[in-house]
Amino acid sequence: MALDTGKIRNVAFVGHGGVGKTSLVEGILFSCGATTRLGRVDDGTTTTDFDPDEIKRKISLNTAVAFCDYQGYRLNLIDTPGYGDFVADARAGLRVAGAAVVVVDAVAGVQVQTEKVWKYANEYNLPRAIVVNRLDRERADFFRTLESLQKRLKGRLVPLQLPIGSESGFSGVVDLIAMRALVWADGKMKEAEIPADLAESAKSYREKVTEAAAETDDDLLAKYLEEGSIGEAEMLEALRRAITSGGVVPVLCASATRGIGIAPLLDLIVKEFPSPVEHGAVEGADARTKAPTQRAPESKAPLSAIVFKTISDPHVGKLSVFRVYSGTLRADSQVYNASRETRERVGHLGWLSGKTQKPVEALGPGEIGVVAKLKDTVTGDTLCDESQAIVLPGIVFPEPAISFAIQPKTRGDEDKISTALHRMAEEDPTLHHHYDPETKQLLVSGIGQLHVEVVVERMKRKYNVEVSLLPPRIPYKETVKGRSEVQGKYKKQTGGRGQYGDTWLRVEPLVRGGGFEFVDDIFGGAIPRNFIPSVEKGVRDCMKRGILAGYPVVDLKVTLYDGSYHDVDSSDMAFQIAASMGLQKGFMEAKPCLLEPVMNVEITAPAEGAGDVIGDVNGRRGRIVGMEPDGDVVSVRAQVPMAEMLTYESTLRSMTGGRGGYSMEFSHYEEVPSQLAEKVVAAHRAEKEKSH
Ligand SMILES: Nc1nc2c(ncn2[C@@H]2O[C@H](COP(=O)(O)OP(=O)(O)OP(=O)(O)O)[C@@H](O)[C@H]2O)c(=O)[nH]1
Ligand SMILES: [Mg+2]
Repeated sequence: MALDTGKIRNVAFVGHGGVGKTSLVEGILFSCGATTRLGRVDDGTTTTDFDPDEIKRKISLNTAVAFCDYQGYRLNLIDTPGYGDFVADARAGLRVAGAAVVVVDAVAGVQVQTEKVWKYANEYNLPRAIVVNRLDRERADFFRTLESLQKRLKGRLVPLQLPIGSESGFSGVVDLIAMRALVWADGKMKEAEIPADLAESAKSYREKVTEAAAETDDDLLAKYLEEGSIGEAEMLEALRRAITSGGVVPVLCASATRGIGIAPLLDLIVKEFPSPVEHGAVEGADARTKAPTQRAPESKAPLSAIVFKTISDPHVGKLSVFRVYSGTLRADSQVYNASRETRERVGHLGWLSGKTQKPVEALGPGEIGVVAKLKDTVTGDTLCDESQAIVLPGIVFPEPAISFAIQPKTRGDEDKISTALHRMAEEDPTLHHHYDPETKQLLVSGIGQLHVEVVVERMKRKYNVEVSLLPPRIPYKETVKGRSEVQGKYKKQTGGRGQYGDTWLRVEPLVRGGGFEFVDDIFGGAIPRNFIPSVEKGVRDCMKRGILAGYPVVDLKVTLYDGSYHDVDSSDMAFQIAASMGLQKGFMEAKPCLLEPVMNVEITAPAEGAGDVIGDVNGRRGRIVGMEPDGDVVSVRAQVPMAEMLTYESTLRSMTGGRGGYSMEFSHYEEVPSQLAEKVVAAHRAEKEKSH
């Protein structure tokens, strides 16, 4: 028997790194009796941080699922990573969730990744609640955090609780709905009167809740304005509708590790968050006609499900974690993968809690489950009934931002490496790899340095192959600053027929981003028309290979203005070679230079560390573009060459005691200062000599 769809809640826990998402999920599992011991991130004993790399680093690297039952409801808790390199996996969790719990730290407030996950949640139109966590920490401040939330996150944010006590004295919350205090002592929650010193502010915050509820409904608002109040039942009904639709975002208080705030969060999840039934039909495309179509969340409807996570284990094999949207998936059956157009055999099915599976016979709408050994299915694929095939929208993952060349530590391990990378890429859609025939290097690309380092460790632990990382290749480009006019001539006499091509080329720079322009300025048939494309091809091929240091040439104008030919010996090949020789010479005579990618970087750091951060950015040839203090933290915007940002992650971490964060994206190309350019050129020469 599948579960009652109306009593399922799929909730994703999202937020900046280290704010307590995993601890909160752990607290919920324990308080619902799904676990018998309260695990701790610092001891490596939580349900959802089960991967050895997560345990070692004490951070979440993957989206993980756990379930528990609370008052007859099934809660699927989706714990997502918050650190920059891994936060993209939160998208996978949000994709299948019916609502999000956005966790923020009561000391740091809104941070870089908070804003990112907020945007992700917007993309999926998810109702959400905010939990201000770690209120027991030194310098924690609920009201300052609330202010930072209201300033930086778009939405109608309404506190439903106020904290009782502060920092280590944080002991409970005022429930602004019931207007009662909830106090925790020795791990148990007790109801109590609102403490006298909070009575006034409780009243005024309660008023704000009523206002927010009234504002969601014109009739209710009119009544509220006229009579100055609305009935409790009406108010609650309006509030629930507003929360379910995302119009109001409730803000709650918690200390995950002390268990404070967990019971009211559970109540909110089952009472105010929508069930998959309320979420309504899912939209997709008919697999044959591509026309938009829908599937209702009913167990008798045709099956549709989406795989949002793939776990690959060398021993167990591949596990696909999916959410059912419509119909029922049964063990020992066959499904159709509409995204790959293949059939898959389904063996055992299970509910998933961390790494543990609990076998089930069937999974209905809204349920989250796991199946082993699907052969072709990858993350984002739709599984469905073949007779009524549908493709649901997939999951968009960001492109990698950084590449490293990797080398086996033991000769002959190349095959093992590529198998390992292939398996790991199945689990991790942000990990790319490819072989670069030009440099004869295997390149591994990821979101950031930490990401790639974790990949290397995993390769060793899971696939028993050791590699070393070579300095990441920066995608430099080459161009010129000056002009030149040169002859490119190729003449060869071999036995019978010879080779002859002769070109005169003018080489000039274009504006940055100008690409390439080829001008044919031949008059009077100095070169026959049919060889002009050969000249252009010779120039283009040479630009692709690079001249100065093996990087592609850009922003260049090449004019072919003269030349000569031979009736018998001239050929397509001869003109290609002549043009290539000409360009190499002309390029070197036109003040060649290297261009490097410059990144837009946004850094947040504790205010007292701002000076260090700025000094460090300057030391990295960076330019500060803006700086905004925001309470205790400051956000710094800067432009910094990519080459200087490769080791930034660890520096920032040690500079800010782990409290800083940053994100970056490509901005534009700029000339590399000549001293540094010389080093790049020398490195290229050395590499070339080695490979010859
Ligand atoms: N004092 C205090 N510490 C907490 C609380 N919640 C979590 N922590 C600690 O904060 C650290 C990070 O907690 P996690 O639960 O791993 O945070 P997370 O949001 O899951 O982190 P990532 O998954 O890596 O983004 C751990 O050392 C926790 O013990 C809290 O309420 N109070
Ligand atoms: Mg975590």
